[in-house]
Amino acid sequence: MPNLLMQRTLAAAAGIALLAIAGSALAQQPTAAKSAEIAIENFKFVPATLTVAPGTAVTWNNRDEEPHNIVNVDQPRRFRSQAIDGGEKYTFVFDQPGTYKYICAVHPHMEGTVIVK
Ligand SMILES: [Cu+2]
Repeated sequence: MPNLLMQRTLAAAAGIALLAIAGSALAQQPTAAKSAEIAIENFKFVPATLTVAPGTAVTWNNRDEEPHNIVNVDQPRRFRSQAIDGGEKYTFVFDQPGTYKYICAVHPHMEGTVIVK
């Protein structure tokens, strides 16, 4: 019985220690990395327009079975992915404020916009 109690005590202490570590990490990094996701579903980007803060890592998650890609249509071009197979992802970090329009070059009717501000 004392062993079980000891294990529980240790587990609780470990949990508190982890919380303390996580708390101090947050305190030291007020601008922790931000992330957002855009799904590719039924030949559409969802949401079609996404607004994020500068520094956000945006990940496109292809839920279709078809390959798609992500091609920024602005000049100069800021990002262009390889073909993303079904079930795969592509991530781009948006550091600069602006409005970024993109398409899937395989299916150019697929359009999306990322607004960074
Ligand atoms: Cu496509």
